[in-house]
Amino acid sequence: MPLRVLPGSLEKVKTHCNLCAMQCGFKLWVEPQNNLVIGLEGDEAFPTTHGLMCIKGSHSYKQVHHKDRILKPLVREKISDNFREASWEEALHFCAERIKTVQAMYGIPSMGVYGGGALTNETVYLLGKWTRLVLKTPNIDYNGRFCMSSAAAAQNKAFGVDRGLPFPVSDIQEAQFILLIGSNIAECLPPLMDIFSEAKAKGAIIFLVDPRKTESFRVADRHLAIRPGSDIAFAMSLLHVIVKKNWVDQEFIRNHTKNFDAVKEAVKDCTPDWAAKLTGLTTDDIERTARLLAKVGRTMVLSSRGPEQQSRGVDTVLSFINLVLATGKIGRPGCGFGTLTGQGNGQGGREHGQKADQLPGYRKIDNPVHRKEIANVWGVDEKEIPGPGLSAYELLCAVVKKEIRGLFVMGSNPVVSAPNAHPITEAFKELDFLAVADFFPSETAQLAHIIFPVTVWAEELGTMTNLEGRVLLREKAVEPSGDVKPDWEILCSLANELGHPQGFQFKGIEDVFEELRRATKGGVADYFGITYEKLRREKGVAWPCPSEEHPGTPRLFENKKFWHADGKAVFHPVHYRPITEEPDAAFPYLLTTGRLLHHYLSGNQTHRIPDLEAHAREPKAEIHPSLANTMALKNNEKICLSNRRGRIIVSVEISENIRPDTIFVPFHWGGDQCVNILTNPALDPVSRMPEFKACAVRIEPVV
Ligand SMILES: Nc1nc2c(c(=O)[nH]1)N[C@H]1C(S)=C(S)[C@@H](COP(=O)(O)OP(=O)(O)OC[C@H]3O[C@@H](n4cnc5c(=O)[nH]c(N)nc54)[C@H](O)[C@@H]3O)O[C@H]1N2
Ligand SMILES: Nc1nc2c(c(=O)[nH]1)N[C@H]1C(S)=C(S)[C@@H](COP(=O)(O)OP(=O)(O)OC[C@H]3O[C@@H](n4cnc5c(=O)[nH]c(N)nc54)[C@H](O)[C@@H]3O)O[C@H]1N2
Ligand code: SF4
Ligand SMILES: [Mo]
Repeated sequence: MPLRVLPGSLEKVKTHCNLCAMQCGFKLWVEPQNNLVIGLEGDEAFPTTHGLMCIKGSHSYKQVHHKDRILKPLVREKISDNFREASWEEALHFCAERIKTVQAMYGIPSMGVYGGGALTNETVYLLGKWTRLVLKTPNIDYNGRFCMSSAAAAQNKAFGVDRGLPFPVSDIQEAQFILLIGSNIAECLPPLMDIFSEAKAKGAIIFLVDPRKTESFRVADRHLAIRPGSDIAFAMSLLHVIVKKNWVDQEFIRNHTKNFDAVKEAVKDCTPDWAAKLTGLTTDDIERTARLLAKVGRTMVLSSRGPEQQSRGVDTVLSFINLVLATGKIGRPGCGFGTLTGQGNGQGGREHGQKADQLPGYRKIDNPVHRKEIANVWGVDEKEIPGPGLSAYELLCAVVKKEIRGLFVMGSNPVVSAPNAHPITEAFKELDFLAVADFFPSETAQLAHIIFPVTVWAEELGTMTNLEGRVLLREKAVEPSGDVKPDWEILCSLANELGHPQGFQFKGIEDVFEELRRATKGGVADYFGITYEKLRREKGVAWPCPSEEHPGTPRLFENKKFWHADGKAVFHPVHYRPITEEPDAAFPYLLTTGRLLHHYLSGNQTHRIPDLEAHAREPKAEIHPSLANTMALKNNEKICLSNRRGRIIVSVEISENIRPDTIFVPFHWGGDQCVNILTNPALDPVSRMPEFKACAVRIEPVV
């Protein structure tokens, strides 16, 4: 942070970062008389992060008054026209008319809605309600389908509840052995590096399981360079060893779980030799990991997108959960399974009804009791609520197939972040109607007929739920710039314009939260006992919180009680299956994708900040020296990576830190640098998660 002279009238507004799920506590430096945010500092009083932050967060305030902000509604008839500025009245009318036309011509379900995990709980809640009651279409899903869906489905199956971390971040410090799988905390959740260091200082042993030896290795003791997509074989062989050596916790299994015998049977042949061939790890590594998991007192298994963004993501996560259940390492501090949520509101974003199969409070849209509960809150007949809709990639495929003819996107940039991006981008150009709500002109917004200019986080209140299930209040620091409006207000105005004002008349965002509280009452993610006043007082409250007197629930499985009706956790047998697209003679290398420290997701928010862009101006393909030698490649040389779905141009970065059979490319760029042109859209059968983490490619010269 550069030193600056602080003017006398500076105010410090306590709030949180707008980017990832750490939701670091910030104090924004504000000049109220000039309505300016001029800097920030960490908030040491915020219990999750104690004033820590990362470089992206420290520059995030530069988004607020950025010259690229969209400050007026922009409309155009056809996408070959230039945008023109419009009044809100005209823009809302234009949008409503186009929606009506699409639905009149092609039917109600031909309108789709695509949300995001950066939106506040209040917006997410209204987006689901608006889609189902005003547009009446079942087709709403969101970018979190590409993020947390496999871990969420697995946790629901095993525990009956899905809260990324079922314990507070601080519990990580109590672990004595941590198996960190496919998670690059150093670049993606940097404050966790301090927490892991604390654990290490107390003697914890940490194993990092990743095809790359990332910066996160700084806190690890051992790197297991796993072959992309083979985590399931690794986990199954660990359980095989634990069963064979009789290291299982019989008492825990008997008293607190169901179905262990089926799992035992499923791993019967999963020997370390078998797994070593599939994973590229040594039998020694496998046996050592199994021993530590079982024999160390407090062990934790933490995963991120590495093992989850696979077409067997749910089974892979289940196979790791089976390990903590079999060894009884769950339900006490310093133990358990957790998944590290990614987006700012990746957790709340999957609880309040913007998922195709879901209603608020983590209710299920095909459960008659749940439907009735929400119909009562909404004051409608249960029959008025549509059934399940299409999942994110399937929704985008329906655009390609011209079954979806109009799309409303709020808080996502799918032409950069969806797998097999090329046909999707082409199909977006053909949509009868595309509306995008964003504050910067993303690649997706540039294909729209209308862009709604929205507030950035510092310009409006709202709640977010962080990676440990702690609901937080993000305070407003300045008045909105230009002619922009908060997302939730746009939805209410559109409801009005579409002739459905009932249920969308709120005095302010707190009023929306009050309805959300009621809607979640009695649900798995119960926010009923949470109020804005309580959030301010308590610095956040972990759900479930069923009454105003309730302190919240930082630890979900205390006393070894799980969320299924009988209080038991459920083992799920899984079966090994290779990745969908194995390398072959034509496409001999494995491509995996992920993130860099200085950029965020599709890059729409970080490419515009010179201090961040200076560190990473283009995507580089991380390639092992042996592969570089075979192909006679040099550092920084441009190459073309191609496969059955397309080709991209990237620069070479030769690195000892990656497996020789694997190439890593970050996905923060669009256009002909968009790695999602290559990624495999094979979906997990349960979560509908695409296989972002493994596909086959070849290297060609740039011609
Ligand atoms: N700087 C930065 N931080 C972010 C984000 C960002 O875009 N930039 N995004 C946020 C969001 S939304 C998310 S979801 C999180 C994601 O956080 P992470 O999941 O930690 O990030 P990724 O880089 O996608 O993947 C993590 C690691 O998985 C490895 N990997 C690849 N394939 C496999 C595999 O098959 N098995 C295993 N075991 N590992 C594999 C990659 O090499 C990578 O190091 O980060 C959040 N934080
Ligand atoms: N190859 C590959 N692809 C991936 C992944 C991967 O690992 N590899 N990871 C996947 C994951 S985990 C994720 S989370 C997705 C994310 O993919 P995207 O959803 O495309 O991610 P963002 O870049 O955050 O897009 C959010 C957009 O909404 C805008 N925005 C931010 N806040 C708000 C708000 O409050 N309101 C409104 N209206 N707009 C807002 C931003 O400016 C931005 O344009 O990408 C997925 N795609
Ligand atoms: S770790 Fe995440 S929440 Fe914290 S400052 Fe960085 S981007 Fe923001
Ligand atoms: Mo994510």
